[in-house]
Amino acid sequence: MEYKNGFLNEFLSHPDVREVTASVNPSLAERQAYQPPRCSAFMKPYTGTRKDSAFRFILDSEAKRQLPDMVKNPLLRIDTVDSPDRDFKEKYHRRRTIGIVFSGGPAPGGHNVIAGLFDAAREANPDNRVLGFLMGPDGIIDNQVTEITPQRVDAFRNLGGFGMIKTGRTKIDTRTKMSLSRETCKKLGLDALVVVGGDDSNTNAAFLAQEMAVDGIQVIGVPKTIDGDVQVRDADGKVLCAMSFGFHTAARAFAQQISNLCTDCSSDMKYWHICKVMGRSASHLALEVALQTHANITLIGEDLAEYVDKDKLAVMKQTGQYDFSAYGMTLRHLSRIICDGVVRRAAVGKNCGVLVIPEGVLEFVNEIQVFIIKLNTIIAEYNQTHDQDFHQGFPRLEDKLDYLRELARRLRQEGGINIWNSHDDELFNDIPSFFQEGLLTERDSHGNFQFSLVETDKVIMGMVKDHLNVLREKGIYRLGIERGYFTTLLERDGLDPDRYGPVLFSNYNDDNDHLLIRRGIISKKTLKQTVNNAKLISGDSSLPAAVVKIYEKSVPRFKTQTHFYGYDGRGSTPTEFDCRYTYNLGLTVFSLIANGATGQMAAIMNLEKDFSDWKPIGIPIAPLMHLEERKGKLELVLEKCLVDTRSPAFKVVKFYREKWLAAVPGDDDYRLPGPIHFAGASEETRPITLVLNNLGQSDEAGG
Ligand code: FBP
Repeated sequence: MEYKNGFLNEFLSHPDVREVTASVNPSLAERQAYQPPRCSAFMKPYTGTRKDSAFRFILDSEAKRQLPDMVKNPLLRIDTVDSPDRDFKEKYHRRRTIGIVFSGGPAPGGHNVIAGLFDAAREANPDNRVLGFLMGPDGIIDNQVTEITPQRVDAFRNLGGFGMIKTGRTKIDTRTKMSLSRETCKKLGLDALVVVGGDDSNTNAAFLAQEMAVDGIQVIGVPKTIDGDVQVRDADGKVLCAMSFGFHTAARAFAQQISNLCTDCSSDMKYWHICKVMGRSASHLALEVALQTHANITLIGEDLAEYVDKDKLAVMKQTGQYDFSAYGMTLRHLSRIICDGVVRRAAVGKNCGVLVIPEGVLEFVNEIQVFIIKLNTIIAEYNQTHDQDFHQGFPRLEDKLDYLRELARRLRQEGGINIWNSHDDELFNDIPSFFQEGLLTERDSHGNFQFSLVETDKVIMGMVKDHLNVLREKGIYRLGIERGYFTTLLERDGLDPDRYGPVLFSNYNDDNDHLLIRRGIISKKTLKQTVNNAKLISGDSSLPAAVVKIYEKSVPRFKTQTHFYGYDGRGSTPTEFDCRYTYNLGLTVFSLIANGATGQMAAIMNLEKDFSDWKPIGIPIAPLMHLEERKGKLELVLEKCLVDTRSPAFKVVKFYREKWLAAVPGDDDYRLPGPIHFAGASEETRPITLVLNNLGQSDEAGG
């Protein structure tokens, strides 16, 4: 339809057209207007902090040396102050300027941290200012800042992403960057700086706190990352922070999409959907997705790392010869595990399914782990001894491979311990070039291997496809034929199913619903021989059409669709859990600042319990730090928390593995988590992982 200009203008100004084409829609408006509830500690105008020495930390000697003013920080409880004295009130109401920065990947809920901080700051003193550093830590280094206004805050309340001030991955890790950051904070007259980030960013927060302690500038961290790997316990294992914010939303967003695939797959029974989900190293997101969707197979990296090959162990015992390859999963074995599930489902007529692969799974696979560590060290060593970065020096894959080859040769000549020997070089040259490229990809600014850039699924599924071809050739990978279907087809052609059945199928006389073609029948030729040998047809006559059709149907094709769930979930609008969690984190941040704390991470204790039990706290960051290898050097960092294979949540997933694989006739056991409602009675109150871990722990304690 063509509109004359005049008509189009008139049409566009129609109120209904304007309403449906406006960027603010009713659902957005509802979100922006939503006021998350406050923890009971924040129900009155004043909050104070109190040391709680019931929690213990084991201090690292390096932390004592590098962070002398932060390392003795205690755990702080935040409570309402009912009758504050004048002095307290004065300090609380003092006019403040607070800077806030997002660091690392976006995580749903970040805007509510700003909203909570902003609301609390303005309630304490309407002249308080909150400044947002733009584009992450670069904004601090380069003094790029914006004033956070009430209008800006209102526009972003309860919304996802970090769009209000953006984010970046720069690490403040050199003397120059540290001095520039300090200068910016001093120039802006900051009383406090808030760093919203993951393990590395909170590590940074502790160093900034130490650096700026002499200037009286406080630094507070906030636990952010969809990966869920910022979780904190004290030295006795008591949970202080059960989960970083953003995890629940990302997991729910992934789960909704993946459960839609489960629905699709159980409808047309045609594809295996291969779903890679974000999470860098840790498999927390994959674990939660498994609990949310009951996908047929979910790999958990941490579980694979604990794999022990029992057959190899037995040989070791017999021969007395140590075989290190008995411990830990190999790529080959991992592909076999997937094939086993595929073959078993096919046998009951389900040549389809949903497989969830955590993006960092390869880090837990023996040979890949070794490559990653070796290449990390080689790249870090190169960068330390040359003026240019490894990736600038060797931009093309061939250049990088040449460098490695040359390195192997040089190190062999020099003798001694070789980080890269000819064997490594040969093995490395054996893997597909897209994977070589992935392994050699540039590390991020924190020295982390960038798993999201590696086609993990392609590597694994390539091996799975190859092995399934072998199994098909051997007659092991077969599609089970429904007994009723077989009977109908043969009878329609005037053939006796009971004469053909035992000849064609290995399990015809069992009680199975699904019939499996005999292993020896691997082609139409062998089919004809078998039928001939059983004297069902004479030598020169052709095979009955129904028999051919049954055979053809029994030969499965392995068809896959691959999906990556990462950036989409990271940008999702937050769940109600994340909305209230982050808003209260913002309130906690202000309380810590108003009470003079620094080097603390704002957190909410009891997230795993009912909202009425949530307790705001300050967790001292420096006492949690320890030495770890980063970019080839030992560095003081916060430890990433991986999936604990002894945790109740993992045990539940392991227990239900067989049920969710559903390699039995009948319906699959899929669970429909549904969309993120954000409010209402059916909205989930917290991640299932937290529910289970909490219930499991109290059960263990009780029992
Ligand atoms: P953070 O740890 O910074 O929160 O980021 C997590 C993450 O989303 C990972 O899950 C993923 O591997 C990575 O970021 C992707 O990084 P990038 O945004 O640089 O592609």
